Amino acid sequence: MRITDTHVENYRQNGFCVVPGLLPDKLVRTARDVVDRLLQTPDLSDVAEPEPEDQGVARRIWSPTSRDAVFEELAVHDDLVDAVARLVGDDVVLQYSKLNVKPPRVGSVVQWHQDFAYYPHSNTDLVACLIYLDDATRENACLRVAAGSHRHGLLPHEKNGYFAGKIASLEEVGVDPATLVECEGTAGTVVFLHPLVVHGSEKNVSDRYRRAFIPAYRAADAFPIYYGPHAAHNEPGAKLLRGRLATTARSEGGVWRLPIAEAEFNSLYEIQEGAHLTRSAKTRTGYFSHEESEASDG
Ligand SMILES: O=C(O)CCC(=O)C(=O)O
Repeated sequence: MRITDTHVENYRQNGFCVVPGLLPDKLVRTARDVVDRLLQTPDLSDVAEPEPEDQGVARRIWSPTSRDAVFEELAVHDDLVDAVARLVGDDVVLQYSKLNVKPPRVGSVVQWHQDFAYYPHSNTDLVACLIYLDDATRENACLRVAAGSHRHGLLPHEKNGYFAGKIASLEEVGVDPATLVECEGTAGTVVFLHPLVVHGSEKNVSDRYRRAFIPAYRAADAFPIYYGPHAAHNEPGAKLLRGRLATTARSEGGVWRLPIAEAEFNSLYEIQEGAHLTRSAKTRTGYFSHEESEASDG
């Protein structure tokens, strides 16, 4: 199936749309096989972040497009990029990618968040494409989205004044839990996510994987306005897929909170769990203003 006007309208109204069967089965099957092969490495930490409950099992593969050609093939697939262009405009940049593994029984929770909170840009013409590599149902923790929440603007993701990577509770920020939609889909289904739509997923307590490859795109004139350590790695690999590079940055204006965390963190999971605060050696990045005041406080 290709993206239709109805999907585009859903995206504008609800902040997301679900397109089944967008990508060829064969490519999706190959991607699954490649994930299996990548995770057979003797040292998992070379390629992936482990699940805290079971260090022998991965929860996220870093930058899959740089690890195997099949992910690049998926990320630049014409039908996918056509769809992205309908959502963000004709000048399309592939910005970065990740792969969430959600292994059986231990697959970590992803708490409620908006992607834009992690990497604010000059405008909101960004889209993350969550491509299911396995059939995803409630049982194996499909993605959950709060329909229409992208119209609430950027919501607070702080705890004790620092970026915590998650929204404390839907009710607290005025998002009605009745708007939640379970995005079930067969392997090859793509969920297109507006950067301000609130989303998350439960722990996978089933005995089936729920793997998702997530390439993220931006309009060529949507530039990052925050280059903290966890966001800076997104941009250097960015490449134009369609149209022209921008010579201007388009701004939606307004004031956006920056994701200034209390300590450096390596992933959404880590900051949402607060694990970045309990590491024995905290990384001093030299970037955050609070690090300077700590240093001068002695
Ligand atoms: O894999 C999921 O269920 C959610 C992914 C997500 O929201 C993220 O990694 O930012």
